[in-house]
Amino acid sequence: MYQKRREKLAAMLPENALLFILSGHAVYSVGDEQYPFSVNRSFYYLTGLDRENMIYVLIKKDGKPSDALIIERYDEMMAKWVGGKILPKEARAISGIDQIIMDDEKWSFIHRIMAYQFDQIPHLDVYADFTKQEPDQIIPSQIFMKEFCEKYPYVNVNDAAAYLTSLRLVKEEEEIALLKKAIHVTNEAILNMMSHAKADMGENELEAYFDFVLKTNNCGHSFPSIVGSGKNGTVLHYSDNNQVAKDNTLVLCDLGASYQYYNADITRTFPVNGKFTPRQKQIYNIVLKANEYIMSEVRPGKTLRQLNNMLIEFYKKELSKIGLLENGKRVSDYYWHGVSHMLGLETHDVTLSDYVLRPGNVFTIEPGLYLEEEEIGVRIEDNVFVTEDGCINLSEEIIKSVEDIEAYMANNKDK
Ligand SMILES: [Mn+2]
Repeated sequence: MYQKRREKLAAMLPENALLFILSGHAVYSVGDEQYPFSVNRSFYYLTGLDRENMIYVLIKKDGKPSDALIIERYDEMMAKWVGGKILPKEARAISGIDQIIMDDEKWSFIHRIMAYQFDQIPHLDVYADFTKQEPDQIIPSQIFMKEFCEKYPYVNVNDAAAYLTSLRLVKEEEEIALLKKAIHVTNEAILNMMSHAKADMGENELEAYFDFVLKTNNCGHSFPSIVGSGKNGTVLHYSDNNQVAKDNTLVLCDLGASYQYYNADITRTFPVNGKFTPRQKQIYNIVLKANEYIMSEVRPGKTLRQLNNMLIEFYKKELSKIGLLENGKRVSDYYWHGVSHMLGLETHDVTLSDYVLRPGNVFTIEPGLYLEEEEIGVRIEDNVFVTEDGCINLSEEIIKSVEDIEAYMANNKDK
């Protein structure tokens, strides 16, 4: 699987090229404590490895690709302290890359490539993944390439991100299976929340029922969970989850299990006491209809922007029917985010601007409505997989109709 991906990537590069993808390293939080290491997902996508300080090297000479993996030298004393260093044969077995180079020999290895394989090429194209969120962010690729360019200042430095993105956008069968597993655990965890929900319990308590199922299934979180009751459900990225879910309020839960780095991203909204009020039901059913409508409109050739525009048109009609657009109120007073984002190895997965959907894409459909004054926040989010003529709802098993939710909560109280 990883080998196939690397071959596809190699085919995208020019006849002569050199590419480096770094796994990254953990950064310090306070003192000698580090944030948990989170591997560069493109590195993981290409190698199946999730260890720090590794470099995947792809060499394409006269159209012929070969590759290597640079890893840290196994240090027995270090292994005793922190464990986790990987032996060359383990790295080889997981990634399928034969040539393993020790970190302390990397520059002599690279020099052999530059001096003997690419010595006739005046402006070699060299690629690295320069993805970052803000201009001042210093990423490992940048530090590495700076050092590289000091030694070989005549090369052309290129960003490999667009190539990696276009590969990662189209999911393989194995990836769909992992996403389904993550979604399945998310379902179990949401049901655990629903069955334990009762009026006046803490949002944090509800969250703990979700976390318990993730932990027992060896899953992590796709992102910090949002468990917002009443007015908190109208705050898009509320994650304090420290208020009491009062009787007769809705709880908006936007959360997901992550399995082998594949992320579910699901939102379900349910009444904490198990019964929707008539007004909550009215608003909820508009969002549910929106969710189903957008899902029915997915097909190759469309863009996520088009889907969002369709949702806004839909809301214009539905909200004016119930009088919410009077006195100069607009749809954007009740709904102001996008309806979709790509999903995969990252929760907000990589994409290309104005990307046109094609079979194999996986993304979220997450319409919401937020009535702050009425303390009603509703969002219903599913994860879909684009097929030749529509889409498959990967999260179909997670209940979302008013009737199903009320029946489940009534029949499973404190189970
Ligand atoms: Mn989402």
